[in-house]
Amino acid sequence: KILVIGACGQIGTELTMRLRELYGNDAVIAGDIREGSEELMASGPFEIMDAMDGNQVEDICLHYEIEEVYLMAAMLSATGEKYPDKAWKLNMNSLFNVLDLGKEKKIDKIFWPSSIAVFGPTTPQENTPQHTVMEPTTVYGISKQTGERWCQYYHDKYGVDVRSIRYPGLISWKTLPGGGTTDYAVDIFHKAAAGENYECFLKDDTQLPMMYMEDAIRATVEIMEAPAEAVKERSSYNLSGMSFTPAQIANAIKVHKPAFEVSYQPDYRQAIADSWPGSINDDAARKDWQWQPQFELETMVAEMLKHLS
Ligand code: VAH
Repeated sequence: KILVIGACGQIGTELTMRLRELYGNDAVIAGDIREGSEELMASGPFEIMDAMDGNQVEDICLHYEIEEVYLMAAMLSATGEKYPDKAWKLNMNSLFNVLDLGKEKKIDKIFWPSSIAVFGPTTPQENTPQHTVMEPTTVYGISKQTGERWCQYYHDKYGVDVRSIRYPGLISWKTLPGGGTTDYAVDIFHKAAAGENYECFLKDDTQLPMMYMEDAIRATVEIMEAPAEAVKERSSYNLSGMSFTPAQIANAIKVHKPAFEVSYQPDYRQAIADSWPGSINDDAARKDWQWQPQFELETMVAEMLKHLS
C-alpha cells in the first residue's frame, strides 16, 4: 500500500491519480490537511491528516499497512519567506516523521521532493552540477538542503530507502500551485486562456529551470521503480526539463494568442528567483536511472492552452 502525504497539492494531486492508475485506487491512500478536488476525493481512500503529527502519520501507516510514503507536503519559497518558522516546522518535522518510520522498518520506501531552491547566489548558475556550492537564501531552500542531508544520513546510517528529486519549477493545469516563485509560469496560462493580459511578478529576462508536470510525475514514478542499487545519489537528483524566461514563454503563448500582452512588475519574488540557477545539469539522473525529459516549451504551451481554453 502507498500513502501520499500532501495529496491535494500541485504535485500530490496528479501524483496520487497516476499512482492509482498504476497500482489500483485502493492501493493508494491520499492524505492531506484539507480535502482536495472532486476527482481526487472520488477516486480512492482519503484521510484528513497533519504531516507534522508523528503519531497520526504512524497510525495511518499501521492501519493501512503502508509500505511506501510519498511526502509531498511543504510550504514553498514565497510563502516560506512570509512565515519562516511555520515553513521550517512543516518542512522538517514532516520529514523526520517519515524518515523515522523508515528507520523503525515500519515502511520500506520513501519519496521526498527537493528543489532547485537548494542552490543559492554562489552556485554556478548555468548548467548547475549535481555536486556544487549550495548556499540557499530562502527558508524553503534551507529546509530542502537540510532535508537532503538528513535523507543521505538516514540512508547511510539506518539503511532507509529514501529517494529524492530536485524539482525545477513545475507547470500544470489540473491543480493551482501555492506560494511558489515559479508560479508565474502557471498563472500566465490562466490569463491567456481567459483572453486577459498578464502582469508578471518577475523581470522579463529571469531565466529559470522548469518542467511540465507530466514529465515530473513520470520522473517520480521512474526513480521509485528503479532498483535500489541504481539510485546512487541519496541526497537528491538534479532534474531538468527546460529553461525559459517570462519573455520567452509569453512569445510562445502569443503564437497561439496573438492579442496576449504581458507587463512586468517585479516584486519580492524577484530576489528569490535571482538566487536560483538558470539551467540545471541532470546527467546523473540520465545515467543512473535513464531519465529523459519529453516536453519542451512549445509542446507544453500547446498542451496547457488546450486544457485551459
Ligand atoms: C517554488 N515551485 O517556487 C517551487 C519550486 C523551484 C521552485 O521549489 O518555490
